[in-house]
Amino acid sequence: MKLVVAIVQDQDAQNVITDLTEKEYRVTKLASTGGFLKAGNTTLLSGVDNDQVDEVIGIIEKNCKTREITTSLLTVTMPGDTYIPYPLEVKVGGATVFVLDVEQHIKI
Ligand code: 2BA
Repeated sequence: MKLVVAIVQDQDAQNVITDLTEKEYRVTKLASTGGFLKAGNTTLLSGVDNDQVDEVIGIIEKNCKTREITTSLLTVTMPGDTYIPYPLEVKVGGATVFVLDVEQHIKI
């Protein structure tokens, strides 16, 4: 068994969940925050059989778009401690996916 961990954009999460549940995959949605942009994203957990991993990744791929986000996250320090917002274009997504081996799966 494998655990698919997918970090997706909030806008794409519901479509991924809908398609996964329609195909009878189990999925858990976690609210998460990216370390770089400090903006909300969604982490999905799905425990699946080894031979289902490719289909799950395909569903994620189909629903997750790459977007360009302009942020003023970075600042330039000027003499006299003045901070000036520095616009930065960042490409986010489609999705970041990790596939982990599951040692045990227990349902009680
Ligand atoms: P964030 O950390 O907020 O990153 C958002 C986007 O900013 C990233 O998109 C990437 O394009 C850019 N970025 C991130 N760190 C950067 C850096 N040190 N310098 C320059 N640009 C940087 P994605 O790569 O699509 O990642 C989207 C979200 O997926 C990330 O949000 C983070 O929450 C998660 N993520 C991505 N790679 C990860 C990893 N190796 N481990 C854990 N989480 C990861």
